[in-house]
Amino acid sequence: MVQTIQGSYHGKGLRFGIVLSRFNEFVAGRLLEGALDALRRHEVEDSDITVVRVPGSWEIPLAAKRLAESGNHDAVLCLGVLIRGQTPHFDYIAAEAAKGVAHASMETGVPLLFGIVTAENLEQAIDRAGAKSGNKGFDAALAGLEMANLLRQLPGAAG
Ligand code: RBF
Repeated sequence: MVQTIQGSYHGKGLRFGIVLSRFNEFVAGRLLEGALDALRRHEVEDSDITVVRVPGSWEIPLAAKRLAESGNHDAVLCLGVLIRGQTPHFDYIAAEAAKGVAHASMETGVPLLFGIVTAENLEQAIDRAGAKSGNKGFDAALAGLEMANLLRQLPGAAG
């Protein structure tokens, strides 16, 4: 008999941190709305959600690491919008944000979810923030719910 372990989407009693980049706020705000919608629909209380705003995606990993280290969050959602058309810095910022979030998650043992949209242009970014291609904030929140519940079932879980 194969034993399968997987996380549910139950949100009651779970505590979430959200780190939101202010850059491209028009689109990033839609990611936040999507994430809050997903958390609330799964019975996460507003009082169990902390939103931290940072200037840009570059700053997301450090703030997310601090939240994770606090021990006050079952998962931390990292939300931001990077648009290639706007900046030759795109590749540097995207690579460091991705590495930083992954590294902080492994270091702290807290699920840090990658909800940073990397788009070729504004239209594609909007598509990924609630238009054509769903809402990546909503998706990150669902992954956060699943990972928070999964980690409670895996060996060596912190709490
Ligand atoms: N931050 C983002 O989250 N998305 C961007 O598309 C973005 N473009 C940038 C373009 C340039 C030329 C620079 C210098 C910064 C950009 N940033 C962007 C901000 C970056 O993440 C960070 O906040 C600043 O570089 C300050 O450390």
